Amino acid sequence: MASSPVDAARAILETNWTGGHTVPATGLYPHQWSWDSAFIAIGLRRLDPVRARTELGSLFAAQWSDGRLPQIVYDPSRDDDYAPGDAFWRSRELPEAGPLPSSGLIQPPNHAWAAWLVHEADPVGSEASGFLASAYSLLVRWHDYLAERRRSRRDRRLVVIRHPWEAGTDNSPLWDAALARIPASSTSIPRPDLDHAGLGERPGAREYAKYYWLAERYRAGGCRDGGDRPFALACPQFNALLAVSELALARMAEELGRDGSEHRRRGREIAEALDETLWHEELGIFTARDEVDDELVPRRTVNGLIPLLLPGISHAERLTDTLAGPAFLGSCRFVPSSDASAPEFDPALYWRGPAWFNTNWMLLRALWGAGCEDLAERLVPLFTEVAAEVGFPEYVDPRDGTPRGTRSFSWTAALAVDVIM
Ligand code: 2M8
Repeated sequence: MASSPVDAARAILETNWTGGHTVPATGLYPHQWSWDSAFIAIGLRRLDPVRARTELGSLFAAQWSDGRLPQIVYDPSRDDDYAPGDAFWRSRELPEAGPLPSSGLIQPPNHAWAAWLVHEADPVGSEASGFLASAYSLLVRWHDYLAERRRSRRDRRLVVIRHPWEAGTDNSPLWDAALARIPASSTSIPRPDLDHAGLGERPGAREYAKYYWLAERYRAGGCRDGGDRPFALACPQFNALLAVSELALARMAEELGRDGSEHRRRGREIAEALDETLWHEELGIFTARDEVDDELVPRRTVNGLIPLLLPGISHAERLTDTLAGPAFLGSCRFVPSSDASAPEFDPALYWRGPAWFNTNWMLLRALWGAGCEDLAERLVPLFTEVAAEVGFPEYVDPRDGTPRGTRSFSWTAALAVDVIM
């Protein structure tokens, strides 16, 4: 008898589990990634709350003394299998680095949101194990790092990313113009990733040369955050997740008998800043603002839809129309990562068109929360049917669900479990 989608997803999460954390996929991604672990924990909480807490706890154990949660926590036994690896970052030589080998960059702050959901799934176990209290104080330090060290110079309520990898949407068209100003690294760049995914489904050599130049430059400055910032953009998805996570911190604080009002105030402030600084009236969507030229990036991408997660966000109706319109669901079965009506749209190429499970999951929750049942119902089959049918891929062609990228991808499996259960 064929196994159910939940059993199939569970089997993937078992295979990708190392004993302390879940790799995004064996082969392509052999280490622990920051925002992946948060999405994975959200799914794991349905199957095994203890393991969901362990997943987050193993990431938290890599926190730097400045509060940052690193983009990647390396498994040193797999250092040749992914680039850039531990040997590139040499994080242990940096005074502020955490106790585990890690990247100096960061990823979107979905962790407090995940920690709250994991707590809610098993409040008794969470309190008894001390998870809630320790996660709360550590996550406050993570948010303080963002607020203090990554503050936007244009709008102090927002934070900036310093590398496309920090967005989580590495080769999104949002970063094209900023990357055009960045020189190429002259280092020879290993590409073990190309052994595991098609050439037309991963960023090209030109992008990688710029990704490396930026990473080398950040590393040369000891991964400190002062000084010049050749690449600095306020991303609407990154900031919306920070606001969602502030609201989660408020609930964690209150559950611990503390005052959550400061977190709520910060969450509201970020939402206001999204409206005042990142809304593109003509395109009807939030977008990134480039701090180097102080311009809004004129591109419609899924990043600009994620603020729909925030209750009471301004322009919600217009944003929902944009989601339903020709750039997104008006021409695709699932929400593409980038405007399907734009010339740069590529349905197979990574963050330039394919539908991703994490962004579709966030929008599904946002639409449910806003009472937009009709649009939400259109996304459900991605999780309840398509994911299992096509082997839980990293992403799919947004028009017909053809699988792309690597297969047996952990957050795809975890978020399918979340929707089905
Ligand atoms: C992808 O990014 C990594 C670099 O962080 C890569 O391409 O090698 C992105 O999809 C990112 O969002 C994700 O966290 C990571 C691991 O799944 O892969």
